[in-house]
Amino acid sequence: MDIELYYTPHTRSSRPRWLLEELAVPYRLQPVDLFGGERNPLHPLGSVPAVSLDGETLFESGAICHWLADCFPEKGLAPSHIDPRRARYEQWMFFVPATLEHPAFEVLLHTQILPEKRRIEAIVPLATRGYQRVLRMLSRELDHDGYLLGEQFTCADILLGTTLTWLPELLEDHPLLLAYTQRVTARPAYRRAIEPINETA
Ligand SMILES: N[C@@H](CCC(=O)N[C@@H](CS)C(=O)NCC(=O)O)C(=O)O
Repeated sequence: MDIELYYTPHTRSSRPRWLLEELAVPYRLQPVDLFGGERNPLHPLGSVPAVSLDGETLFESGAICHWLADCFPEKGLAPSHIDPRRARYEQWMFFVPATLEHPAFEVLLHTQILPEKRRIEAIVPLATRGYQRVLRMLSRELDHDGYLLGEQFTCADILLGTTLTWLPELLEDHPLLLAYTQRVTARPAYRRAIEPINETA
């Protein structure tokens, strides 16, 4: 499969890049200078990431990861549809973008991303409380040395691991999540995925 990832560092593009490194399949990176004002020509909203897969465009970081993990079943990053763990895998693949990400991104938007004059201070404590509530639940789920599905690292850990890196200061009260984040981001594929583009090209 010919895979081209339209990519900006320090964005949700890290999710498919990390997955592609875990899959160890050939791919090309197409840099998009989002922070310099460039738009992603492959994405109808100009956002990143998007991929071209044999010439077909796919966007939404979760969908890209979900699809690619299934395209390479032999790599073991997604349980097969007849595996009893598949339902829980789907749960976590949707949970991250649908439930975890929203409050975390609200905090980021109103503390770091938006220009200061557009930030709304009152949103931050509310979103922080919402995020902490989800983190407490995740801490109970990850009360072990493994991954979301137990011993097997899967694509769901890529979605979760990347999201947990967004607000490291909010993990301080969650040692199990801190340990989990350190465990998954110590993986060689993650380390490769955060290298500057020209070093992997
Ligand atoms: N739900 C989308 C969100 C895409 C998104 O908003 N990406 C950000 C970077 S993390 C972006 O491109 N923001 C600039 C913009 O949309 O104009 C996904 O997960 O792919």
